[in-house]
Amino acid sequence: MSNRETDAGGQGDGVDVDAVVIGAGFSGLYMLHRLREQGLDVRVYEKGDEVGGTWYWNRYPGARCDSESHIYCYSFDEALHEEWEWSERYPEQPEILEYLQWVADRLDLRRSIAFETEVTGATYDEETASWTVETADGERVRTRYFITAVGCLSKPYRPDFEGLDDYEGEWYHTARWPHEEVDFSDEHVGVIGTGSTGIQFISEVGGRAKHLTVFQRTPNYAVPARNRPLDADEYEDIRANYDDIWERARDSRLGMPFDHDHQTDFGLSDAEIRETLEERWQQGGFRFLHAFEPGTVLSDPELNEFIAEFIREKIREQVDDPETAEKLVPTDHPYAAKRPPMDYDGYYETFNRDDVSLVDVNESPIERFTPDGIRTADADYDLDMVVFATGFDAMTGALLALDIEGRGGQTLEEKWEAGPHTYLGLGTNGFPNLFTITGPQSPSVLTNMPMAIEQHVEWIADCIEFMETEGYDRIEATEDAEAQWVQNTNMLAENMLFSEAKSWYRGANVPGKTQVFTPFPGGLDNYREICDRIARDEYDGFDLGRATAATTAD
Ligand code: FAD
Ligand code: NA7
Repeated sequence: MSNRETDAGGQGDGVDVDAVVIGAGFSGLYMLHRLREQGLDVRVYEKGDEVGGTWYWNRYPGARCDSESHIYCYSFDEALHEEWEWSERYPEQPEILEYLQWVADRLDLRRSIAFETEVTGATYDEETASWTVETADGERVRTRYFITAVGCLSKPYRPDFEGLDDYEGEWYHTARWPHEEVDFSDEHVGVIGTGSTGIQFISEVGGRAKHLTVFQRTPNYAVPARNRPLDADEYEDIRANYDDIWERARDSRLGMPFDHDHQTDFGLSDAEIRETLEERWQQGGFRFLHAFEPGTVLSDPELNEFIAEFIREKIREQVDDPETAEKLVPTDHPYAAKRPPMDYDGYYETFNRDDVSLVDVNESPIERFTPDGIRTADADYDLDMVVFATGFDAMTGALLALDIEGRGGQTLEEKWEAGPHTYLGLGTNGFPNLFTITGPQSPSVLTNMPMAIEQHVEWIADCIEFMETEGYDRIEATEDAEAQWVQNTNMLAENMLFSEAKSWYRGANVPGKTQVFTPFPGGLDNYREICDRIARDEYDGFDLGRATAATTAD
């Protein structure tokens, strides 16, 4: 039972817990910790049988984080980054999972988490300003605050190819990879997809499988990651400078503490731009994107095309066969208008191997699966195993799967029929006391996500603290504030190059999904300032009040 209900004689209005949080990844773990520190009784539901979220599910060969390890972690507790030491510049999936397991133990979080429990419904009750959350095994729990931490990239997307049921080989989705080792050594493997995940998988499995056939629909701009072990001296240096690193990361557009060389290309010669890009190419990773201010790269078509052409030349240099090289060269979208992938292990050079081949499914679309493999418009490919690296129903997929019913019986699915409508990505009109961590129209996937997650968790925790102190038990985004926020986000996106790519940022990867640019593209730094101002103005744009039952009782 709720502390409040037990200790304060029924202020909890008969709720079972003060807060329900769904998901035990980076977001859910920190949310749990913060609210427990504030004295709330919190229950977390997690579908998986362990903490970790993304890093629990995505255990495919080559799975790694593109954010640098020293900033892909929590900053809120100095002891955590004093005690933990990353082994490489970019952490591999098992190491991130181990980190999150360690944090869960270190902060004693597990006792509040119900594992292997999927939330399948949630209904708001206006009279008591409470939510009833339902799980797949029939449990119902009443809570005052309902917080989703279900992840932007957690509902896998698999295209519905005809004939898959009759396919006699094995098939896997990278985001639901088995816990047991998969042996490729004697197998003819096919992989569909060349996004960040496909690129990691192909680099790792090319050469390990008897033959790897890559089915590519859109080529991508992969930039070398330049991964390496972190040595003790370098780590000492990072530790000594952590305060500065976090401050710069929090105060940046992308949640990364990197300086950019130039704001724009104005006044620079082509040779000077190329020299900057070459230096950044050697540094690798997201530092390449910071050669120029990232917002400028994504809004100046000429500069973007210059950078895109620079990368295209690099791709051609790495691939021996000119015809294959041309297939790997992206021309249909601007650089970084889709999530820019990293090349960890000679991705492009993998295609120089005799046991790796490339099929352009734009030229020759996949028609169906057969019992033996994949049939495209002009060939049959015999495959022992097919790997779907086809991404996610991103941004809204896991949220809508919760089957949330708000005020007046309106479902979130109905409300978002024409695309998500939120205020700050944190609240939605018609859904009081529902907080969405990394929700649509917040910076989320356009950042180094732990930074955006911490900002959301802290804002929500402060907001709840404010409600508790001031005696409010109901908060809801107003219709006007929400409409303005959606308009603002759309306007910012329209002034950038994002609309020129068919990306999951816009829902374009899932057939039939409403296409609208979903993350807030104005930068984490600006977003944080806006959120802070709104909190200072006592939650401007939100209606705060008492539950109907409480008001009547008054
Ligand atoms: P998640 O980690 O997705 O956790 C959500 C949890 O909610 C999951 O455990 C899920 O099981 C649970 N859940 C969902 N629905 C339900 C339900 N109905 N009932 C119960 N439980 C539910 N971000 C970066 O910043 N940098 C990177 O380089 C980077 N690389 C990535 C690589 C991959 C392969 C993927 C998939 C994502 C990557 N991300 C990266 C994004 C990554 O998702 C975030 O960084 C972060 O891990 C998100 O944490 P989260 O807790 O918000 O969500
Ligand atoms: P992505 O980036 O959505 O990549 C999915 C890939 O699968 C991409 O190349 C798609 O081609 C391809 N795809 C999807 N459907 C099909 C069909 N029907 N036929 C052929 N090819 C298809 O997902 P990732 O997992 O790589 O990355 C998502 C995030 O996870 C990433 O940002 C990291 O943070 C980790 P398309 O480009 O749509 O033509």
